[in-house]
Amino acid sequence: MASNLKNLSDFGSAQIPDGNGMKIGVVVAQWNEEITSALCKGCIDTLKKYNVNENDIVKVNVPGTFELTLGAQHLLEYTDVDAVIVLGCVIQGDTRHFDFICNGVTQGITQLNIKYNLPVIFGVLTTNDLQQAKDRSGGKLGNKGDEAAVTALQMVALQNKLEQNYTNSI
Ligand code: DLZ
Repeated sequence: MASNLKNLSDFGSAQIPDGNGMKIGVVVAQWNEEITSALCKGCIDTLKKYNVNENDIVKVNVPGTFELTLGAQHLLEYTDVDAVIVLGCVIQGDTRHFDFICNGVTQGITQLNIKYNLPVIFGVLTTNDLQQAKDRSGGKLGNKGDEAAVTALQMVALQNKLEQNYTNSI
């Protein structure tokens, strides 16, 4: 579904897992900082709303969206987080830079999910203009940071459940 048909902060009747005890990394790109700081606020407020302890949120900044992959890898490698959320905003410009950054980060994050067998959640806005980004970072279409936070909780809960069931069955 196109994100202009869905409010990114509306989770309908979905059961959102309790985040108590979960440890979550958040990597924030500093390009388009006005947007990414709003994504970050939404994300962290939502994690706390679902009982993730403030001390269990590890936040780091990286220069731009292209660096999100390595920032996430550092958290996976050097900390004991259960999931990482990457937050960035790439806005289409006059050159093909947009395509290279978007392709690089989507492929990088996909590979990290597989390499570490842990959720790395893609909270990156890829928009045609600044207004579309504002609409999706706390504006009329909600906040992608909220959505990324809830996705992290759901994926950690899924992993915990499957690991537990498997452990109990052997
Ligand atoms: C260079 C660049 C450009 C043109 N646009 C964006 C953008 O819209 N959003 C973003 O997060 N980063 C941008 N960057 C920076 C790159 O992500 C990266 O930081 C640099 O190319 C250095 O590797």
